[in-house]
Amino acid sequence: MFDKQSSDLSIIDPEIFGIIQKERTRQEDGLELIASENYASPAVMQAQGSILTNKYAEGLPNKRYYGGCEFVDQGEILAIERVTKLFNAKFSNVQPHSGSQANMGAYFAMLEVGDSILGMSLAEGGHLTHGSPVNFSGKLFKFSSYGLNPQTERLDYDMIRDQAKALRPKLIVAGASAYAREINFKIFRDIADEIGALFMVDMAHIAGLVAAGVHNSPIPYAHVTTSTTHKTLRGPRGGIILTNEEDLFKKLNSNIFPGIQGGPLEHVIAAKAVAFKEALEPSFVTYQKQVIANSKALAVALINNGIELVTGGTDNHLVLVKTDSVGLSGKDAEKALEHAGITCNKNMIPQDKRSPFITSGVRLGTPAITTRGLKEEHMKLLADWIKDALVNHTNEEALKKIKSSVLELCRTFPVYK
Ligand code: DSN
Repeated sequence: MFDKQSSDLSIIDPEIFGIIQKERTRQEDGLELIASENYASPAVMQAQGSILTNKYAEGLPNKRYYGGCEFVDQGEILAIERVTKLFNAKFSNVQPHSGSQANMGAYFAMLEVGDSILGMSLAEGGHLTHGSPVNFSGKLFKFSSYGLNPQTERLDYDMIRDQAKALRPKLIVAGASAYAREINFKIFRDIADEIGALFMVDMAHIAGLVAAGVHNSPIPYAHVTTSTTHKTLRGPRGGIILTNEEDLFKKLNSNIFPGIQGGPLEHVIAAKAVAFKEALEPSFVTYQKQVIANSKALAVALINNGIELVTGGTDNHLVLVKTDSVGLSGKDAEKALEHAGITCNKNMIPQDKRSPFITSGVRLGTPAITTRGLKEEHMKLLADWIKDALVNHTNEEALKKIKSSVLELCRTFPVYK
């Protein structure tokens, strides 16, 4: 049926083929500093692009609503075994299509629609699905949010405790998309216990760091932990849920399917299994240590170049740059850096006076550039290019010059050889 000729994407669909080629070149030829992105391994992508995409498998391994699930069952069981070993958790559901679906399934398992939740404000570094009014979370649940201490720009556990005691939410959510400091999950759990609330952690950003033991783990403290699999964890795009609580696990399963999803993406689940195997290797710990070493080196080099950072540094894979310290909005900074071959995203900073479309900062992360092999010595170069690009943001010639230096470095460190 599908012979060689009719299997060749470049012949079947040259438009899509061309788009993929252009995106491949973009990924190879630029420095990827979006803190939530990474480069999945060819093995992960091979599994994700496999014939497993053809199979319907509603239900759980050995309890499906379809025949012919013998082999996808084996794949999903491997994914579960590996991820529970990786994070030292008792139970996992590996079916969420995304972090958003993982969070939705988790909320539905623990709460009724309309219940109260306390989560981190998106504007201060939280996640969209932690109660933003434009997201399902903010529409279906009564969210209140905690922010950062305006002086320290860090989580202030005393303030969070006071808020929790005043609001008495049924669930407290921790986890951030733009917070450069280690989060203390034990204190969060203590606060939850003090008010009789459940505690959930969305560790999407730091999952790889947690897996490698270079960030404290939420698993012993959270009733439920959710994550994406494609950020520091370096797997395929998708979500997971982990818990040590058997009763909750049953509810989590049924709230993913049939609650909010139909057929699981078994090709993605197989790719998750491959990523978990990779993450169990000692080389993954070396990688995550380098991610943090690079992030710290980048922070120091940026500060030495006169660029201010939120909290003045970092403990993890990202730095949050105050672009207004060099007289630029986040939007203009993102654009200048893009013209210089450096991809990042504009980001609100604490107490930001500008809108989320403009912002006063950019978020820079090291997971992807570390995957391609960059080390501390390259962070100084990078900080110099960033400074140059921001200072010369309207000078196309200067930006082009930086771009050619970026390209030279990228060609020395190809991602997919
Ligand atoms: N949208 C994601 C990020 O970029 O951080 C959050 O999950």
